[in-house]
Amino acid sequence: FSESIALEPQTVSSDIDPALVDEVRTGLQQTPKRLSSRFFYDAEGSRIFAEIMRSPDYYLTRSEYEVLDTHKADLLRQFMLDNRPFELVELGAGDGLKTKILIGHFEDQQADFTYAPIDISVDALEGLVVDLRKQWPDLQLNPRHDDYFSALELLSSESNSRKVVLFLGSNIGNFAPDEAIAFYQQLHDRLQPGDLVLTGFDLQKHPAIIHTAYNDRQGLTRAFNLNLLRRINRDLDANFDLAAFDHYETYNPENGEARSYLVSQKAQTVDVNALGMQVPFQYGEIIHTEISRKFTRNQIEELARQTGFAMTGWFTDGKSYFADVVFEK
Ligand code: AVI
Repeated sequence: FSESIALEPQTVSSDIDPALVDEVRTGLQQTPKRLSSRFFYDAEGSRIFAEIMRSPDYYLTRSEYEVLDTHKADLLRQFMLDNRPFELVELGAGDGLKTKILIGHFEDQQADFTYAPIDISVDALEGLVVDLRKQWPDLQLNPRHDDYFSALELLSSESNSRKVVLFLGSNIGNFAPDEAIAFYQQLHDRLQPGDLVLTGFDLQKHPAIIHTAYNDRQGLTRAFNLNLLRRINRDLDANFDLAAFDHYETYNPENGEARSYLVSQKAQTVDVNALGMQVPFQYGEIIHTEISRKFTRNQIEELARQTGFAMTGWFTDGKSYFADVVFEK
């Protein structure tokens, strides 16, 4: 496949996300081309993702909801061991729908805890805060608009309460294997002994079920993937023709990776004007946009072991589609 040509570099307006600029500049010059799913979540992307989570083919959200609802009392017992107050720190809180199951139960039990939701989407965070304040006016809330990695800095603050980091929704599946290890290592460095991490892992299952979740009949995943090109058109003054790209998804049951691609439906050149870039595409050329990994119990235990944690809780739904897993430092 042909190389992209960088024309004279231009100064990029300062209200554009510099991380998106870097991603487009480097990702569209690689072979194969790639763009990270991190950039899916502008206002429209977050809206489509909310629809995906409610869609019949995307089983993940329903399964995790069932896990948390069934096991909320056991989870509270683990979080409250030795009766210390605890601090729930949620990375990527989104609309907080699943976390509300836990918060509702913790409030009913008059548990001594605070809740710090962290998200890169201001819209999602604001909606969540308004909602939580209405439902539980006494809940101690410390919301933060940030990405996961900067948010991890929050954890180093001194406090005598137990930290419970929530990383739900199979967000861990969107990391490459080495990124997942680095992520838990960073968490481990910042936590104190006895602190906990609760992660939602999507489990390996019949490949057809996974394949359908990312090729849903309503075309939501397709719209979600293509929206990345719309975002680049808007933010970087590009001219991707959305009708000339298609969504393609694979699931490989040998390594548990679902992968999303955008496929060029013809030979074409796209201008990214804000970067002075012209990006040539051949017919059938792909942009890799997302990995959604599915795990086995052995892999999860190994991940804990490799990063210095002990796996102290394993909770699944009735079909064993999804697991919420407690790691203790
Ligand atoms: C956010 N993340 C866990 C979702 C997933 O399943 O990987 C994003 C998504 N991509 C396509 N559909 C949903």
